[in-house]
Amino acid sequence: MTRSRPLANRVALVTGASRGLGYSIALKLAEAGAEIIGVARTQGGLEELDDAVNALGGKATLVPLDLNSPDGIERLAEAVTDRWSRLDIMIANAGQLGLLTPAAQIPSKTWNEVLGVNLIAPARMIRAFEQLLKSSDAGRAVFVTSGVGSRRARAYWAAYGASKAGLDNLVQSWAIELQGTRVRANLLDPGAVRTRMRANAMPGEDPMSLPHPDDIASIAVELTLPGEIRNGQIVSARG
Ligand code: NJP
Repeated sequence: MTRSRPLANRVALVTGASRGLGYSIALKLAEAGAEIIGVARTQGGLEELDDAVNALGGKATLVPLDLNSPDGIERLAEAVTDRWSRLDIMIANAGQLGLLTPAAQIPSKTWNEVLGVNLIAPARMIRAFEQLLKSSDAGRAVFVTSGVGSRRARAYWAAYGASKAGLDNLVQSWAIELQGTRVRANLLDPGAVRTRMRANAMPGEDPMSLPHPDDIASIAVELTLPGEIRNGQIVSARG
């Protein structure tokens, strides 16, 4: 049986592609035919992704990068411009939980790391990649947020929650600016997913009671399809 490849010849950048949800999204995009640019710090996880994409007959470019490094995102955008002159799909998925601790005790280092990866990096990605997304005939951007953002504050989660609330506003503002272009930008709230971040946040929980990242990744892929018309929405995996 021939596999359906609705994303054939599309170039997709995925941050946080070394494990968890980002890994699954990258793999599902590759399965749908997209060429993957996988970004994360852990070389081993990226190499596993590369092997899995190759096994599908797909192609991946690995980018070992700390998203908090001063000009890494901007240099990556230059490299994408040189090689492809466009970007069809941008998945800003990388995230940091930081410390779950009272707001009054959050160290500055945690604020910098969490806001840096969860909010400032997506903002820099918007700045660096907007033109490349506009150069696609159907540029699609998906940002992974959380229910603990603009919709449900939770004690001890202030750094993470504030970063995601900021992300929601950032992306929804940008989506309004994108009206009248061919680019669509949406947020995905994945709900609880069986990943390292969730295990760190909820150590007492049985991971097997949670959905596997592959189950959630399909929802992200839907948001990248050329026929997608949603824009500026927070799409919840819980329905
Ligand atoms: O987390 P995890 P998830 N530079 O820890 C990367 C959201 N979410 O898959 O650099 C570059 O397994 C890291 O790569 P590495 C969550 O907020 C989740 O659960 O190699 N990359 C790894 O690939 C996040 O936005 C749940 O360490 C950096 C990835 O990020 C998204 O889902 C619930 C980096 C994190 O993988 C994926 O998280 C919810 C840096 N400085 C929202 N720092 C849930 N799991 O239940 C981290 O509501 N990464």
